[in-house]
Amino acid sequence: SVASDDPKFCFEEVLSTFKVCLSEDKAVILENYVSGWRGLIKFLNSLGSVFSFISKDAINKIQILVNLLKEDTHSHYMTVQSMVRYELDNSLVDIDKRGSHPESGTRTLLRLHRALRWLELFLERLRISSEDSKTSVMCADAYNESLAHYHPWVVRKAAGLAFCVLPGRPAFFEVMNVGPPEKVVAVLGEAVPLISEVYQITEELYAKNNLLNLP
Ligand code: 1PZ
Repeated sequence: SVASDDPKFCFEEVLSTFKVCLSEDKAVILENYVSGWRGLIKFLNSLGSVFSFISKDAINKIQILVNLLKEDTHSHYMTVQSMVRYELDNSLVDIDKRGSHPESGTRTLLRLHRALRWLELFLERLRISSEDSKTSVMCADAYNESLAHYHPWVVRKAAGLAFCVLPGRPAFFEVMNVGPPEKVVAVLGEAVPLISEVYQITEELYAKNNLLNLP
């Protein structure tokens, strides 16, 4: 299962999965997108159990996508583009309100996609931060600018509390496990544009199909 993966984490692993996320014709390969998220969850878990309410939700969503990749219809789920097309063409998505397809791939991936924007903003702040910058502040700023718009008050409150116990920048860099701070900054410089491109391509696909507000 997703949760019982090897807990030893290295941030470069995440980088390498996002590197292979886009196909030659710039489609988002679902299996690699899912692998990228598995790595992120591993990272989140290594930060401590305060974050488990967050990783539980992410694990649930990844599991939904993993299951779709295993079903008879899996050939339609090679890329996010083909998934959206297939689910829309076969009326497998609840468009205006929750109905008979509360766990469509398209709606599930949208939640992760919104979180990816938070990640992009957070990692960019981390990249340009100085030694005495606070991870909790960078994290909260990135959250308030992105994912918070989609969360009710109680979730925003819980997230805010969790951010407060994030380790400081030096310890956070340690958990990333890529080497000295200069190396971390270099790896972030590679990761942010990759994540950003995957985000942009998905965003355009969802916008074009009017899917940005799926219930
Ligand atoms: C490094 C510190 C980690 C901070 C992570 C910042 C994100 C905070 C998100 C807190 C929300 C968790 C509770 C779940 C809320 C769900 O209701 C929503 C909407 O799903 P729905 O209810 O509609 O099915 N879920 C989400 O928004 C997806 C959240 C995924 C968060 C993944 C974070 C991954 C962090 C990677 C760490 C590098």
